[in-house]
Amino acid sequence: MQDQSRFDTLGRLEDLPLDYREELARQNLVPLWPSLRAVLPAGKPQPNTRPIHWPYETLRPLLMQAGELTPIEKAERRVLVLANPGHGLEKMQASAAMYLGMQLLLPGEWAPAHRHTPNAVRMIVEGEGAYTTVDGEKCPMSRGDLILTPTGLWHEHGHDGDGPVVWLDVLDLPLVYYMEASYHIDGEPQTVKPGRGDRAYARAGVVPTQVFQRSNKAYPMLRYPWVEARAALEALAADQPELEAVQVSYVNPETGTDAENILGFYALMLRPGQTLDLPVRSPAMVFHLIEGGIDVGISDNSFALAEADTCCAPGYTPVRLRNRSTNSPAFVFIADETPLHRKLGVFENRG
Ligand code: 1HN
Repeated sequence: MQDQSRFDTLGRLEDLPLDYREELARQNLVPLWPSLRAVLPAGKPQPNTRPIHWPYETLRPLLMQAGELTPIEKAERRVLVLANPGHGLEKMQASAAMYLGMQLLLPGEWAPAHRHTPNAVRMIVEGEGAYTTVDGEKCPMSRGDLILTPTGLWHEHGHDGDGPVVWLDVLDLPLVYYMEASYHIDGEPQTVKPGRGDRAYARAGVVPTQVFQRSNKAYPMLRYPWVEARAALEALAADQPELEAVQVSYVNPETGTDAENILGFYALMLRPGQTLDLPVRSPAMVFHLIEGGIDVGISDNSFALAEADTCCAPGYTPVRLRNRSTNSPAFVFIADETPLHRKLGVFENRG
């Protein structure tokens, strides 16, 4: 009780004489005590990140309209940003560290080469025939594929197919921008080099070796085909009927560590009719439904996700996933801030 009363007795800014406050400001000084509880809330953080659902059905027509309104030359990247109103739409954040955008590339279009400090991944949502060239490696895009464009690597997108191609971009831009470390460099079209990481590393357990010399590339695998991730989930589910969370992590196949430095990426299968309560952890999470239909409960909110829908959950919040179908599995792509929290030493799992 004594502790509790301590929390209510801190002085307010208004308690200070005006001339004193003005003199503090003139000297670029700020009293801590009126803001102490705001920067260090009791017990758990008070996130700006709100639970938000972006249905693809209503987003898609607006993205296609952007295709008519804005030629690729005027956009460079034709993207509608999935912005969390809790942060203010203009901040273009889904959470503290995650940026999400739906990008459209039309047949024959080309999004020119550049490289930048924020890390990106793309989760392919719709269409065939587009590709992204990352560090000289031409990566074809198909539904559910995950393609990395890690910090500093050249990347450009092209499209030789017939229909629109859409993908979900996930970047750590809000964090890198906050760090005042965000910038880009424009480049020339890349020359495609022979060899593909997704083929070289397609058979887990064996990795390319140059006369006993393992690859020293920081990012040996750039494309993670959905057919492989899906097959791994199906096999896990079939082999281990007792396994509660049928989940795989996207990792660097040389080191086994997270595929990128700041954000983590995972694929989850929900068995027919399965409900899965996720542990309450410090990092915020993003869910994108690849296949099926699920309900996502985030504290008091419940979102009915259809295929290609995306939603986000703040950290320190209970999340419940439920497969609405009792006949078919559901497949979810998850992005979160776990690598960042672990590296900074602020990761928590409250069970
Ligand atoms: C970017 O480079 C891409 O290369 C997409 O496709 C979205 C959002 C912010 C900053 C850079 C891309 C981006 C981006």
